[in-house]
Amino acid sequence: PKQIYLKDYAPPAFLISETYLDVVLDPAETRVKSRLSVVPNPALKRRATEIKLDGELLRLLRVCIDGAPVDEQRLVATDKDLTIRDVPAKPFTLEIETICDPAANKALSGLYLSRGVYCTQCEAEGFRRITYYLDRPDVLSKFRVRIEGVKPDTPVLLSNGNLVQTGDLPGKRHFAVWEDPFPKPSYLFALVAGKLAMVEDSIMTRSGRAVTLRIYVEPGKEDRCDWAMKSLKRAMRWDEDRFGLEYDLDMFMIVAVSDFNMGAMENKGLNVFNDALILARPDTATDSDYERIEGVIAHEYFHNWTGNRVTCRDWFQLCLKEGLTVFRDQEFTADQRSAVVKRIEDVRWLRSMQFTEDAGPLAHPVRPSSFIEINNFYTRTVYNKGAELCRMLQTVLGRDGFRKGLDLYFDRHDGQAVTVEDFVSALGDANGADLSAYLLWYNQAGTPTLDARLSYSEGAKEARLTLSQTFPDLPGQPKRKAVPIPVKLGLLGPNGGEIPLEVEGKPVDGGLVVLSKKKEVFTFEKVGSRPVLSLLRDFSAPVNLNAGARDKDMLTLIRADTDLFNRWQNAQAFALKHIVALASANAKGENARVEPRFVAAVGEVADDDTLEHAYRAAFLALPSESDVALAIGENVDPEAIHQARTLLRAAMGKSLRAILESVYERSAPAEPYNPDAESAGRRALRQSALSLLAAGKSRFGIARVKEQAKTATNMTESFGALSILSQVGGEAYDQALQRFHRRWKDEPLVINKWFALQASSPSPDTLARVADLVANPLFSIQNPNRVRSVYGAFAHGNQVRFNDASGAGYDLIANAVIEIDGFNPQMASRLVGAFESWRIFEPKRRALAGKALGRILDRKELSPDVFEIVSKIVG
Ligand code: DPP
Ligand code: ZN
Repeated sequence: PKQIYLKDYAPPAFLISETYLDVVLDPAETRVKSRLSVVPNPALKRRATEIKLDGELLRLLRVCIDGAPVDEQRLVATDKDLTIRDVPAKPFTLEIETICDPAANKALSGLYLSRGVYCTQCEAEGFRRITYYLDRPDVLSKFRVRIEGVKPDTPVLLSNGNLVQTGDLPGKRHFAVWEDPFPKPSYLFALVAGKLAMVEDSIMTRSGRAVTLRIYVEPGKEDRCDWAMKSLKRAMRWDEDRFGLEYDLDMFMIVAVSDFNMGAMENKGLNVFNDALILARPDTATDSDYERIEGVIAHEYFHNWTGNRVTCRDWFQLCLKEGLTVFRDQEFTADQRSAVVKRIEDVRWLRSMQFTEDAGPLAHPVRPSSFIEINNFYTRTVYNKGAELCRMLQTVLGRDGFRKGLDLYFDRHDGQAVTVEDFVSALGDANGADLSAYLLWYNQAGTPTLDARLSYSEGAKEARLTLSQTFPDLPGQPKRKAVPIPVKLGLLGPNGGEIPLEVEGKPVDGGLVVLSKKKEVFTFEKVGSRPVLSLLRDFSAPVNLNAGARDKDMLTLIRADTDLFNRWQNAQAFALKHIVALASANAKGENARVEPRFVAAVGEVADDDTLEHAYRAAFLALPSESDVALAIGENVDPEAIHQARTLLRAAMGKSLRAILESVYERSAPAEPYNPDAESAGRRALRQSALSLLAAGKSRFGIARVKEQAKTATNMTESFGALSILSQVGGEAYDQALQRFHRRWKDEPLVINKWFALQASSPSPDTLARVADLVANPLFSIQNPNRVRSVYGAFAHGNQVRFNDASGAGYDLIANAVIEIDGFNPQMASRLVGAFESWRIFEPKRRALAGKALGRILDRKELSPDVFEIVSKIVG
């Protein structure tokens, strides 16, 4: 397979001003006639004499230029493209007729069938499986699309933009014509056809235009669209208020499908969603489902400006739309819910998932410089570190400055395909600032470590803060330069009060200093006594913090920091250090002691009714087993980590029993079920309390869990109880599992949870259970949601059993990867990524994982997707 390099970017030789598609649907033989208005790119001096179009898995029937058939000698077709020789030197009309086979398409890229519904997924390079085209994001075209099908099978016919014509045809057939007035790259094309029910609403934009909103779902599921629709309306309003961005078509449509590789797709005016991210009813969806639906609906909607109106010049710039759009959806959720809790959730996820990626063999810059398969770069780094970079720029410019910058970005680039440099320049120019040093963040892989040392001079009443940065060694990454690191901080006085920050006689704005070199000293004046340093508030930069803080100071911060985020951050850091120590004692067969001061401090927070429930719930959640593994970094024994973490949880459950029981009793949400943040926070706190109580073997706790598993009327509490029972095990668990299965066996989205819970259990019988699960008639290896809920949950969410000492976990996943790669390379390559941390484990496991990986790499028929990931992982 071939590497593609950013430095080789060249503008297209031709543009396509208009695209007309005539699609005649048929399960095995869909006929696509295209008529393209091709224009030599006026920006280029040299005229090309041939045009090369992308195309895969197409049967070519006919090519005409300006109405005349092109004879065979002028055509060169490979399995990837079609070259047409001797094309006119002036604009011409190119007509191409091809056949594709949606029913055979199990890769779910291009046009395929999902439970009888035709749908498309074109990002990144799926359009070339529908027709020959210049399938690259810098070719923007106006689309007009005619869809024809058998009316009883496909009563609904949808594409982007506005519906301009419909009609019946002989033989129970009919057609619809859609026209999208906004030029777009092919990856934003969408077509959907099938038997779909629809829920409709409308919204008035702030300039007074009425927009029709439609959600299409499988008939019978109409009662599960309320939340998605409400979320959409809130997102539309929010984008107007916060960023002045208004919707631009008369209709916005969303379709939910059950077979989908990603979460959702932002096609212009016609988003296609994984149904797991649309459908919600209190009895079938949990609070987290509701929150995710709200966030992803917003994310895809926000793409209409950040991605669609202004798009990417090439796929190396993917973070330009994804990082920025994730940042926007994070800000939206922060406004809808609790800002600090949202920040905690995002930082927890970033540190655990993105930092792992950034520290391992798959590390790459937010803007990569090369790839084999772009689908492998829809990563935690591009998305979530990309979002952190936008956040950092907002921290430096301030909210208003950032908004001014975005305004200028849209003024300059609406309708264009641009680069990260264009984005950073617009932000800088609008604020008279030079932000070019921040480009380093986009171009260098790896998480920097920020070291901080504070010294205090009693005589001078000065606190000197020395900040310095280093990059970790990463194989294959060039030497990295120092990056600008915005550091939000505070100094706490002896009574926990905030000391005003002053440097060289001037107050420090917003408590923000920027480390712009490898090392710098900041001297804070008029500090009356030795302060406690509260560092990296709000996680103002995506770095590993090494503050070398004393336990005593960390406990002070956990109890008394005025910054809520940093109370949590210090509690996590403390817990992490503590579990690492417990695991190490455990591995050496030494007696490990739980730190009572830490447990007490956490108990105080849990008990504090002046704090939000969701915040207290977040506080009770310890770092995950993989977080601990990452912190240890080498010779990791996952069993020791699992035991250490279990020990700490049990100790917390025991010593905090009275507090947790009382918190449980007094946090009940109002009935009936309401998915709002306040009620969800109450349920989350009760769940955390019950879970710790069960870990501490509290009779009260276990009785409540059993009862809740039987009587809960919403999925949050019902599934919450089932997950706690899975830790307890025994007959009660097995019975509850069976009850759950009986009740929900006809609801695939609920059964996904049932699958995932069993696959992520640390219990030694999980390997056998997973073998049963994939043999269950409700499982289908061709459905991505099912694969994620069994294999994905096991490989990504069950550190101790995936890394089982027998090597059986590795073999299970290697076999699944090989099988799935035969029909869906994107899904296979996601799954094999679970091996990314294999080198940090102890030698026996390392050897077994290496063998499993070698077995994959030995296959002759590997997709480029899996080849790229595995060859990097093996290194
Ligand atoms: N649909 C995916 C997302 O929005 C890819 N663009 O992130
Ligand atoms: Zn996105």
